Amino acid sequence: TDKRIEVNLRKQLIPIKQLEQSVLFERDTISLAKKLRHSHTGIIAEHKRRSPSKQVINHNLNVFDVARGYENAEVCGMSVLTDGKYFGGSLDDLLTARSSCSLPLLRKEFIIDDYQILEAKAYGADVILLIAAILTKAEIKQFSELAKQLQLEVLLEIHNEKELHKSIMPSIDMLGVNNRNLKTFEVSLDTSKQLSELIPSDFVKVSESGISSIEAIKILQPYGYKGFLIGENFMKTDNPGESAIQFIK
Ligand code: IGP
Repeated sequence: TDKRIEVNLRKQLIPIKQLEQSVLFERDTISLAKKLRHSHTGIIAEHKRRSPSKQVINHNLNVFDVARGYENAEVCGMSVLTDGKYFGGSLDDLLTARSSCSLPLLRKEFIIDDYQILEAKAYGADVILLIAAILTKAEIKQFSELAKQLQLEVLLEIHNEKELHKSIMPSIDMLGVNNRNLKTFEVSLDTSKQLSELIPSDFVKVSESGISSIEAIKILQPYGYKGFLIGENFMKTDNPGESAIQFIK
């Protein structure tokens, strides 16, 4: 509840009723999981200005151009960091992305409250991220079931076997293995390799972080991965969309 109070104090909250009456709340969402299953490259391209491991990635671009660029590159989906404190993002970024492209959008956030899921829907997301490391099994169940009710898909992020075991449930659509160790910030594709065989095949497998070449994707596909979440590699350039095109070529 401490975490919850902090979220509620951080900003003036829009009343739930008002979120539910917003235009986007009625919108039919787009399935990211379906796109990933049918793609050869499976790229989810991220908008990220900075991160705890790298203070400046890119502060010069606007979300509108980035979203247009990613759509033009024909990636499968876009991830938008909405966390302000560590990543310099906002819900406005999500809204801007929604108005700039028709890609499935992932709200990239530390979700610890139902309210943030309603917000995700009202600001145009198609998918939410749930991070096993900061949630109990009961919370994962509660949040993922609420997401399903709102027609949002769920990407559940894990780092190890223990987190995987508490996260396997029917309300999860995609399982993301984060290659970045949250304590040391070191990245290793070995994390994706090692956990792959433990993930049941009915989940779409996504490998997250530290992917900087098409070769990395080629290495991970035989392990069953269909999705690849890429941020810094595109965002550190002047034209992330163009970088995505070159990356796929
Ligand atoms: C992207 P990278 O190394 O390509 O920039 O990583 C994405 O995986 C990373 O931003 C991320 C993340 C998260 C950020 C993965 N899980 C959870 C914030 C919270």
